[in-house]
Amino acid sequence: MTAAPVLPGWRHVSSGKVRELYVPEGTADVADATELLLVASDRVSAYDFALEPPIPGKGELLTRLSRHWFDRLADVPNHLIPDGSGGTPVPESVAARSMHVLPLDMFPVECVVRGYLVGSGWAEYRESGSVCGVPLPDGLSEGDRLPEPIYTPAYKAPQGEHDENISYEQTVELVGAEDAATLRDLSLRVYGAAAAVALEHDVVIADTKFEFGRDADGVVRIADEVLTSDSSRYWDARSGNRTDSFDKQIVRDWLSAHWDRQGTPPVLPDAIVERTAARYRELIERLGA
Ligand code: Q0N
Repeated sequence: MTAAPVLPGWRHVSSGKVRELYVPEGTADVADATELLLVASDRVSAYDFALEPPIPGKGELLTRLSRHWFDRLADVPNHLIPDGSGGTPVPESVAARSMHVLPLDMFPVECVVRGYLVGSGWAEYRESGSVCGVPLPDGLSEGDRLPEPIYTPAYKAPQGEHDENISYEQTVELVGAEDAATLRDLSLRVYGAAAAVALEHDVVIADTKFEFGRDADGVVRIADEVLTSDSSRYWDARSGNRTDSFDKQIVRDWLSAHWDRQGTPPVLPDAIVERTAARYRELIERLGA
C-alpha cells in the first residue's frame, strides 16, 4: 500500500483505489471547500483490487491523458481551475499528477457511453439482444462497433459497492428531465468527438465513463478524470486482436494465468510492471498527449 502523500497547505480527505482527494488546510470538508486537489497515484487496479507494486509513472501519464482531452474538448465546461488563478498552491512534488479542481455538486450518475460491444455489454447482448435496455441489431459479434454509440447510465453506489445499471428513465427520476438530457447529450457528444480523434491515431475508444457536477452558478461541468485508460477501454487499432486493451491487458492476462481469484492477488513481477508502463507510454505517444 502506498500511503497518500502529506502535502503542505492541503488536507487529505479520501482515498479511492487509485486517486486521493484533498481539501485546503482549515477547510472542514468537501462541501465547504472552494477548491479541491485530486492526486493520481501509480496504483493499478484490476478485478477490483489495487495491485502491488505500483506502475512507475502511471499517475502522471493518466493525468496527461485527462488534461489532453480537457484541452481538446474545451467547448464543454470542465472542473479544472486554470493555472495562475490563485488559491492554494499545488505542491511541486505532485503537480504532474494532480488536478486542481472546482468543487461541484456531483450528479449520482455514472455516464457510460459504449461504442463497441464488449465486456458486460457483450454478455448481455448474447442473452437478450439488448444492452441496458437498448435493443441492438441481430448478428453482432464480440468487439463489433455498434451502429451508433449508446448511453448506458449507472447509479453511483457508495464507495466499495458496485455501480448499478439504470435506465434513462431512472436518471430522469434521479436528477430531473432537463439534467438527465444534458448528461446524456454531453456524454454522447464528448465520446463521439474523442473517439473520432483517437481513431485518427489508430486508437479505438471502445467505451468510457464520465462524471458531471454543477457549479455554484448552476453550470453543468464535466468532472473527475476524462478518457483515461482507467475510465475507458482503449484498444490498439493496429493490433491483430482488436479487443486487446491498450493498457492493463498485460496485468489482467498475467493475473488470470497466475491467480485463481481467491484471496489477495499475487505481487506483479518486474517484467510485467515494466511492460505495462511501456504500454501506457505508447498510448500517450500515439495520441500525442
Ligand atoms: C469528487 N470524486 C470521485 C479520490 C477520487 N469536482 C469535484 N467536485 C466535488 N467532488 C468531486 C469532484 C471531482 N472530480 C469526485 N470524489 C469527489 C473520485 N474520488 C474518490 C476518492 O478519492
